[in-house]
Amino acid sequence: MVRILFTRSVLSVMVLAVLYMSGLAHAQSQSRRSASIGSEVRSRLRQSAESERETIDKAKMAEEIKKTFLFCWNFYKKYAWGHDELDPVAKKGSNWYSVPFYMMPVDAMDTMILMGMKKEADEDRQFVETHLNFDQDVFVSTFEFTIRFLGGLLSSYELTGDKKLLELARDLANRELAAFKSPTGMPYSAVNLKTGAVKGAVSNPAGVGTLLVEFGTLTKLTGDTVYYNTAKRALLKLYSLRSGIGLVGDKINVETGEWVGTDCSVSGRIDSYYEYLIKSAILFHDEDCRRMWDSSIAAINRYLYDSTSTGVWYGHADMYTGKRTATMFGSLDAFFPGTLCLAGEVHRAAELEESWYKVWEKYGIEPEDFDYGTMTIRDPGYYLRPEIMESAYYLYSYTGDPHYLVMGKTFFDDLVKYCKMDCGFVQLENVATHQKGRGMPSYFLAETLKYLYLMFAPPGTLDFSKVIFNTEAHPMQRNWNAH
Ligand code: DMJ
Repeated sequence: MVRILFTRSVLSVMVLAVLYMSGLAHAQSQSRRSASIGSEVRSRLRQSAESERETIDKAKMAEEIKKTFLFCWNFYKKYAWGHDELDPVAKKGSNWYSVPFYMMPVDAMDTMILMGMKKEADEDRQFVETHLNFDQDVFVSTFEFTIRFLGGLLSSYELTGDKKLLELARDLANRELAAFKSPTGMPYSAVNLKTGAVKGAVSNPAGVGTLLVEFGTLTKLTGDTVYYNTAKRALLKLYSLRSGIGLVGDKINVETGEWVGTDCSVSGRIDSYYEYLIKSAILFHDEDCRRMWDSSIAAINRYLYDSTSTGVWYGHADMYTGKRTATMFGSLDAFFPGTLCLAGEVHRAAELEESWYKVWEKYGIEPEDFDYGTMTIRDPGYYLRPEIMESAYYLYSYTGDPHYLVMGKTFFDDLVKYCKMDCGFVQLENVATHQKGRGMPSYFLAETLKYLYLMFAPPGTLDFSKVIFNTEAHPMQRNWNAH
């Protein structure tokens, strides 16, 4: 393809080589980052990427991304106001359950705040505060309500100081606590917000282990330790059930603790369990989480890591034997470079991002699942996912390398080219043919456009070193004082 620039590939290889030779692999934490990236290396990085830097006008990009957010938000308001999400094809709103929970207004709120859209953010906040009511006789997903609603309300509270948002967050968390009443303490995958009844005994590590960032933040903000302790107990239990070689499976029965699926990967169903171990270690200075992360990443690097002629990857393996079960990587797995950055493995993060970026460039957009062994598509859909942009933002924050700005511009331009409709952005059925599908998930405004914006945003928009993002891109302030 013409768009795969020779210079870009050559520069990428040079940058990776510089990173590798400089031993960035062993940088241990973000606070030690500056010391790890010596000035000589920084200057080499700058020189090697000189020509790329000149091509990017950050202020212009930030403005364009902001305009795109507003374009989507205004059509959500026009056609779907009061509903969870917008279907830009049908020009109608849709709800996940029998009653609306205003998912888009909650999930997208902090993006508006960060983009400086005061009028829209204030109007949105007032709407949510007057209409959102969790006292509903409905079974909801424990995982989704934690990452989108609890995370969204908490981060918007921290950004505005508006106590009503904190009250809503606490009310939701109190209702979600009923989900943890299994014999093991691991949460059921669905909970009735009014009655506290539960459903879904078969869950997965992401469902069980993606809670502590939000529940812990709520403890910090309210002083009530029940939230932290409940989420942490579930995490400890899950970790204790890892196999002898330190891996987890992809399905678990929360009543018995038995593994129902034994396939390990960094993909959907497991992804944010690993992500929250390192994030909780940093956000709460939690040494248990640090230890759990350290032993988990050792097993992941031993059994899932794969270096092939096509690049660096993380594939699938059986949790008991460590035997490779699939050479699959996908758009959800693409969060992993960002997580590796947090853990200090910046050079490996850069290599992995580069492997997946090549796949993006091949199709002009990324497929949901890809076989890196045969270099063929396994699932051709593109669901407007943010993970590859999230990792590019982390890598840019850690290295300052303008190569990631070029990546960010590529992502944004391709989204506009292939996913934009007359009143919103839509998912793709097939990245090879670019056939459009339907639907614009709330995470497109909460995550995809936020991470893209933050890469180009004016200084002072958000200090990366002062926050930890939850898995839905809601920033939690790093001002924890251990209890
Ligand atoms: C988001 O809801 C979250 O990032 C979650 O952890 C995984 N999937 C979607 C976006 O792809």
